[in-house]
Amino acid sequence: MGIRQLLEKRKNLIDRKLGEILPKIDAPPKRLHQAMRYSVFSGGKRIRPVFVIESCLCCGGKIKDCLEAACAIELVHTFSLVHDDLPAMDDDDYRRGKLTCHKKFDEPTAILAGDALLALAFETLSKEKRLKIAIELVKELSGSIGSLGIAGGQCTDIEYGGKEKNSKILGYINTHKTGELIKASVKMGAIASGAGAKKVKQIGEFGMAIGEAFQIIDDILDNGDSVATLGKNGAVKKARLLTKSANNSLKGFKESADILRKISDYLIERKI
Ligand code: GRG
Repeated sequence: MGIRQLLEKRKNLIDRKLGEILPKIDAPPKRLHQAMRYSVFSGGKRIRPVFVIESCLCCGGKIKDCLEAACAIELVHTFSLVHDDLPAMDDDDYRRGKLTCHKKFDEPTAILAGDALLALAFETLSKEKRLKIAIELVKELSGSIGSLGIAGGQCTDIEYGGKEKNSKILGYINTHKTGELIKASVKMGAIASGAGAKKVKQIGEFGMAIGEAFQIIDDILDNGDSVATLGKNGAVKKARLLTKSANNSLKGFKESADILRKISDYLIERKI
């Protein structure tokens, strides 16, 4: 199976599970549940949950071991996008070619939809019956989204909005705003497989490097901050170096990490 077909197959599985996890669209309060479903099913690529699944398989686990963790990551990702689009943040009217949540509904509903998606992510993780693994998953996810993770990256991004950023600040923003959740995705896949600390750490190094590359590629497509700081060629070069370094972190996994390597190569080639 080619990598595109694999991504499509995984996306279908994740979408089915997300459909089961989210409250029904006609459950009261309807408007809130409509907004949550609207935001989750508006065309996301599901890269992060795919990373959870492939990392779990790479470490010898099964899809059933990590499907809930994979969905929890996507719920957090959707929450972050709904809040990122709000007038107080990026103030965007469209995402993925569709009206943003606050434009389709209204601002209070979008704030609450984001809040409820975040809560649902942790409720979903709490379904894990292996208690030690459940605690590790919660630790990983909460650590990646707090003030030392995504929230910190977003705060710094806002602080420097419109100002020139040197490569150190840019690196901080890219690793925190985006790298942290991708790192958490692969680490959570490994944790759900029952892998030991060494493997979880190694795969986390892959996740952070590929996560930073992912943000740079996003900026190349959108003419964003990485291009402003590094120039187009510099940004392409940096994304390629990070992808190489990410794949190097997988050396110890030998051929069991082939799919992860193929996904990272696909992401860079597809987007640049
Ligand atoms: C504490 C989690 C948390 C959020 C609050 C609003 C906020 C702080 C953070 C926003 C961070 C942000 C918008 C990062 C951008 C990450 C990024 C590259 C998004 C695009 O990812 P894709 O291409 O999106 O995977 P799709 O559309 O495929 O889902």
